[in-house]
Formats: sequence, structure tokens, C-alpha cells
Amino acid sequence: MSKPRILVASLVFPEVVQRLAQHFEVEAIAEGEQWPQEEFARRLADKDGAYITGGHRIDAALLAACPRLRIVSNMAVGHNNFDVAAMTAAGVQGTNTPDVLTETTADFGFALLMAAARRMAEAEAWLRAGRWQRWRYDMFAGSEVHGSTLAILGMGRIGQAIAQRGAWGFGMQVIYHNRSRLDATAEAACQARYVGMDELLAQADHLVLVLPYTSEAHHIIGTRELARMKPTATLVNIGRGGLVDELALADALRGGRLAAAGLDVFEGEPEVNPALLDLPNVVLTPHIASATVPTRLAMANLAADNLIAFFDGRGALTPVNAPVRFSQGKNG
Ligand code: 8YV
Repeated sequence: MSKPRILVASLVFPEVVQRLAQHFEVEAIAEGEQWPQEEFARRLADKDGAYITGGHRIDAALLAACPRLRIVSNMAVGHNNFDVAAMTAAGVQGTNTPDVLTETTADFGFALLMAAARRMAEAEAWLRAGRWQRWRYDMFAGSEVHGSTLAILGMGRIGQAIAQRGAWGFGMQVIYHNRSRLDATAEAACQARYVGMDELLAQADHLVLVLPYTSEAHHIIGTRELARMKPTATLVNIGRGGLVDELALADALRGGRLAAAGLDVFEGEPEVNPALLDLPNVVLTPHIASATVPTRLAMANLAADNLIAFFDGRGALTPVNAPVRFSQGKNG
């Protein structure tokens, strides 16, 4: 019986590639290489499975060109790069890496909130530029974090972990909006109160976006929403760049209609909108919310475990669509 063929299309820990190679015939991208979508599709055409980190789009056209493909394992919890309906229709299993990154990502979301509200990046750049001649009472005076109102849009696992940090660590009033309301036990665990979108925007001292990106959530924060927020408020985005209309945000930050922002994700990443790059009151980080060594290793191993469990017949561990069963006969 030949081993399933796997394409590892993004760089990942060498030890994880070695693990995969014990189970599969592996073709892996090498340091310095880049596979644009067409090259990715060409290499995937004769593979049974793919290991990716979210950069590649899995849609109907790609699936039609990859008749052997049975599973795509995403090393990320967000899977907006998957056309889940097309994958299900093609009998292709999609998997992601939930849970293992929850607390780490929440830590970073909170760090970004604090950095933006307390003007840390701006102050640091100023100090490094040698501009600190004397201390002033109003130097980099920002907004309060403890005791303020923390508003969370998207109350999944990461949203709840951020809420807990705010409520229990910083004595914040936590409000949230989500497609569905949490049950009473979950609300009590993070001391969070469910509100409508308008109230969320109006009450927020700090608004954190942590909802999944879908076409309905495209630019969920734009000119209209920003106008409803307090001019002293902070906006933090650790979800996906497409949640925010970046030009509207840059405009609000420049015009003093929003105090500060912290962004870890960008609509055209790795390109960053030049309108944001020039602003002092936005903290910009390169999509690193889950980036600790132990968490990235846990994500990488879970993505590998999904492939291993799928092809040995146990079924994927963390599927995002209806479970698909692998049978050796199907691919010959
Ligand atoms: C990933 C993320 O590191 O898991 C997600 O959805 O955004 C990050 O944790 C990134 O997508 C690359 O895999």
C-alpha cells in the first residue's frame, strides 16, 4: 500500500515535517521558496492531503483540479481561506487548530489593547529617536484600562479568554456582542453582559474584534460604526484584516474621532495600508497573536495530528466541515 502524498505548502517546524514524513510521502516547501496560488495548485494536483497555514485559498476551482485531494489541514483556527461548502461538496475534509492557541492569543489581544491605550509604541519610538529632553505632566497621557468598559465583538473561545482577563484582572465592565448569546454559566465565568451592536459601539472604552471573518462580517467596522464610538476609545483587531475598513479607521484616528488602535491583522497583508503606517496612534504588529514557541508548536503538531488521524482511519480530530472518512480504495 503506497503512503498518502502530502503537500506541506508553508514553512513549519522541521521536526513536524519529519513527523509527517514518517507517515506520508511529503513534498515540502523549502526556506526561501514562495508558491503563489497557481504553483500551489500545480503541486497539489497529485496529492492526497495538504498542510497549509492559511495563506492559500481552497475553493471549487482548486478542488476540481485536485481529484485525489481528501483533506486540507490549516495550521490556524481561522479558516476563512476555505470555501467550506465547496470542500464538503467535493468530499474534502477541512481541519483547523482550535483551543491550543486560545490563551496565548488572548494574552496578545490584551497586550495590544494596553499598548494602544497607553501609547507604548508611540512613546518608545519617540524615546529611541532621542527626543526625550525633559519630563512633562502630559507626556503620552493615554486612556485608562483598569475599571473601564471592555467591549468584545465575537465571543468565542478567544473572546471569552479576553473577557476573563478584563473582568478578573483589570476590574473592567465587560460587554459583548455575538451571533448568539452565551449561556448564563459562560456569561458568569467572564462577567460579561450581552448587548446589541449599537450599545457595544457607544459604550466601549476599548473594543476588541475577535470574530471570524466571513462575507457578512466584511468591514463590520466602518465609517458609520466608528462614528458611534467615543473619541477616547481604542479599537483592537486580532481577527482578520477584512473586518475593518482601514481607510475609515485611518481617517478617524487622524481626525481625533478615535484615540488609538492596535492592529495585528490587515486586509492586504503582508502589505499594510500606507494610510495606517504614517499614524502615530496605531500599534501595528505582523499577525503574531498566537506567536509563542510552545503555542506555534502545539498548532503545528495538531495540524499534523489531523492528517495522521484522518489517513489512519480514526477521522480528523478538529474538523471544520462534516467528518469525511478516508478509505484507501478511493485513491487507489
Ligand atoms: C495563525 C491565526 O498564526 O489561528 C489563526 O487563525 O490567525 C494565527 O494564529 C495564522 O493564521 C497563521 O497560521
